[in-house]
Amino acid sequence: MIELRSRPWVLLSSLVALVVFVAFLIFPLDHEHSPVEYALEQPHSYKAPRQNVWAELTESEAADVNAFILKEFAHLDLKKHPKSARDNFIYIVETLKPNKTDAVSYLYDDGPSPPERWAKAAIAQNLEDGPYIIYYMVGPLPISKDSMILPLEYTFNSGRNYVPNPIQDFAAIQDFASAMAENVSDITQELLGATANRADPNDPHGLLAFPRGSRIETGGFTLWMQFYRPGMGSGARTLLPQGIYAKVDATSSDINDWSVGQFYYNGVVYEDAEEFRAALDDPDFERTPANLDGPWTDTEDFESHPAGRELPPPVSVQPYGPRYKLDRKERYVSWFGFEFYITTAQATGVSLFDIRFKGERVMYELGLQEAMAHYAGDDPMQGGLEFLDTFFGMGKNAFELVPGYDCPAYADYLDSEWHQAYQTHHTPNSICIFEYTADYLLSRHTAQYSVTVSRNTFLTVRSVSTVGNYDYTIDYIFYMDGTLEVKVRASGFIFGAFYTANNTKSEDEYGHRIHDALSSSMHDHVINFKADLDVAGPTNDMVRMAIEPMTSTYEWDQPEQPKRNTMHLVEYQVTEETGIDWPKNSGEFYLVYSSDKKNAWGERKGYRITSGTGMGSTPHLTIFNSTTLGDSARWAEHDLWVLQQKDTEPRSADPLNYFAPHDPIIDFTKMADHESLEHGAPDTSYDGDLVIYFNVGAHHVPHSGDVPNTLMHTSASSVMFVPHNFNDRDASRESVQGVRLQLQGKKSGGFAGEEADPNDDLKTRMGRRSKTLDKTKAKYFGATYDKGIKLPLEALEPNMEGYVSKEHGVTDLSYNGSAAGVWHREEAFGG
Ligand SMILES: *[C@@H]1O[C@H](CO)[C@@H](O)[C@H](O)[C@H]1NC(C)=O
Ligand SMILES: *[C@@H]1O[C@H](CO)[C@@H](O)[C@H](O)[C@H]1NC(C)=O
Ligand SMILES: *[C@@H]1O[C@H](CO)[C@@H](O)[C@H](O)[C@H]1NC(C)=O
Ligand SMILES: *[C@@H]1O[C@H](CO)[C@@H](O)[C@H](O)[C@H]1NC(C)=O
Ligand SMILES: *[C@@H]1O[C@H](CO)[C@@H](O)[C@H](O)[C@H]1NC(C)=O
Ligand SMILES: [Cu+2]
Repeated sequence: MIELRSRPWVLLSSLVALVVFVAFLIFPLDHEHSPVEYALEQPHSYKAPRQNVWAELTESEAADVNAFILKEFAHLDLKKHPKSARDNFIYIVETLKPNKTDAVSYLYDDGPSPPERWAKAAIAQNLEDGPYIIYYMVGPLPISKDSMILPLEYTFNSGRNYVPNPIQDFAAIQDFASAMAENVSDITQELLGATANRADPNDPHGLLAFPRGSRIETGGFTLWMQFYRPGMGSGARTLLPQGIYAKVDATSSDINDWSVGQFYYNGVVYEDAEEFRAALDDPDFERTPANLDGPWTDTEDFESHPAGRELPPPVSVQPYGPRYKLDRKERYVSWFGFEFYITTAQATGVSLFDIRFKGERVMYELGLQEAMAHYAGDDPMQGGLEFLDTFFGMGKNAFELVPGYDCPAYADYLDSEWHQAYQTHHTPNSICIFEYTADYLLSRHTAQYSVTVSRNTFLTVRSVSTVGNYDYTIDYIFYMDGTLEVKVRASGFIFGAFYTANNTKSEDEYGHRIHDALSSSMHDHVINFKADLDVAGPTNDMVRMAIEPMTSTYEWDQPEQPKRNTMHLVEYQVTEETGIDWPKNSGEFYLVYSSDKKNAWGERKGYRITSGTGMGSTPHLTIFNSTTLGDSARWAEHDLWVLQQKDTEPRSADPLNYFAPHDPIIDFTKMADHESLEHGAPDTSYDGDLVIYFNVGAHHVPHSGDVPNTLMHTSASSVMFVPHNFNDRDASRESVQGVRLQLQGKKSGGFAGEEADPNDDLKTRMGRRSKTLDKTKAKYFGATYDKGIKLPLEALEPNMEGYVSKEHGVTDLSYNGSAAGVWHREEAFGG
């Protein structure tokens, strides 16, 4: 693995960094101007103003918490090396984020001490009726004689701190699937030309069977298993469904009592393997073409050489170092007025806290809550398929970023850590931070005698979570005017459906045919984020400002125009907790206003929330009352939600909702329950601190261009938070870099920074200026590049020779590594 932190080409003396294209660099350097030399980067001495009170547990904190639980809970006989779900063990430990109520005095009122630090632990514990996963809070930290372990209940509106673990032995389920597959080897050989190889599941010519991982019925468990070809090379397994499905009655908690029931093939249900086998001998049996692996699933084409491929493309460079300041220890970033803390969690990945702009509060918290994908289809797999990806871990599965590709070569990287089953897992370089200059300006204007242009340089905090088949690139983007953007792009393999080429079935209602026997399988991605806005302080109001047509009468219009058809602004206060959808024709602005702070013009300071850049408006879930999801993801049903901030409602979802969708540990409908948002009157208890939950994602109807991978330029969607009267004028003016140029030498006028004498007429002003000014001189604001630069190769293309990525243990959306299968994985990793 190469070390990404040292950037030898960084020169500290200047604060300038602009994007230049490689194309400019091929000119030979002028020898009179010696090229800028590069100094070694000095260690950052920048210090965050406060501790990062949301930071993930350190390895030693986690070890102390584990040791304390083992000691205090000796009666549970917690196993350090669990062998099955029948063993009790500590599944995870992580930071329990402090209550906002306890953090604000430290953050905003110069309170002397940070809030108490606590850990959250999930313990796999067997009760009388089977295995459960139970949440506890452990603290205060560091562990002392005052520390204790309490049931963690206050963050779960179910009133429970536990979820039954219905997957009691995942290894056994896999074994069962292999046995089922072997038992029908004659059928699979006949129809698919392949058989399962129980001895070597990775046999490229073999078959695998996987259970649909989402359908957990109350009190029981029915699995539909589908055959797949392994697709080893590029990991294209989800493009290789085989169209034979087996139903397993898994209601019994003893797997020895499970039985294989129906089979499904080409639109026909067979009561059992025997009936299926017998049907095969029928001369009228209808076969459907097989879905075979081949070069079509390859992600690369190493062979083609169209003109142009022999030249590398332009890249972005940063010869003088970043303009942001980073405190690596506290994970604190400061950049052109923006300041914020970064933290991570195994379920949800990166979150930002205490976001301020030019010293004023904007958000207390911004972070992912859940990433859902909901499929539809006429076959037993896609017909009930749904994923809640925090269960598999958006943070756990945020792997190393590829330097120069996932992020520019000059980016800074942060590592992340998570703690599971007594082990600390390090994921190096899983978060990157970088500035980037867009290919379009932030602003420009050609005036009568001059033109002025301002570059659009923004700051990005990026991570990529690869959860099984999909890769989510998650960006938090900061712009110089105070705008924030949350943008998610998807790539990786789609989860396709087997296509039977049978026009009597309804499969064409659920996707397009994209290969011999593959359907693109429509699905909705709905990805939920929390934004705890504190616009210029915690007391805020949410309003919908509508742009409405109307007919009005104006005195000045009389008598010619008695009535005029026009439009105006109408404000609607959002008075209770509710879900809202993006308006038709963008006909409303959703604004969060400070209740008490105004700008110089007497307007309430505000931020606008809007669907941002990407493929159209961000969507919500199409399906009403999803049969599969139950109450586990009700936040997906509208675009945006406004709620009261409560310490007891820190999250919209919990990863263990996946285990109990019909009785989830956090039910969002109980959070968004129409409580009043009125505040300020003496008889109201609500203090005006509101929280927004919003969704990004896509109605994904993949097409032939999603093979082999979904493309990120169009799979993108975003929500933006845009200052709306937050400042007295555009705040980017003081930060941007650009130039003002005079048009034509003779006539001047309009140069920035020159006071015009109001008594002068234009002619006099022109005359004076032409005497005193070098009319040809460009006026720059901010620094510029003024020397040629000699860049080391690594600034253009990081050296990947010898790059060995850390072993990822990428999930294949099995339960391996999840709460249900952790012992299986730990065993394999020697844990
Ligand atoms: C956070 O607030 C809740 C509700 O007031 C309380 O029960 C809980 O103990 C607090 N958590 C911590 C870590 O102090
Ligand atoms: C496979 O076949 C054997 C022999 O008939 C049977 O005992 C076993 O239960 C079958 N296993 C599965 C998973 O179908
Ligand atoms: C198509 O599917 C139907 C069931 O919907 C089945 O009865 C029929 O045999 C299939 N036909 C062909 C040509 O595969
Ligand atoms: C969804 O379920 C709720 C509660 O049962 C019901 O009131 C509502 O009508 C349902 N919506 C649809 C579209 O089925
Ligand atoms: C689960 O993990 C174990 C250990 O790494 C491995 O042997 C097994 O094949 C995995 N199962 C699946 C379905 O990925
Ligand atoms: Cu998709």
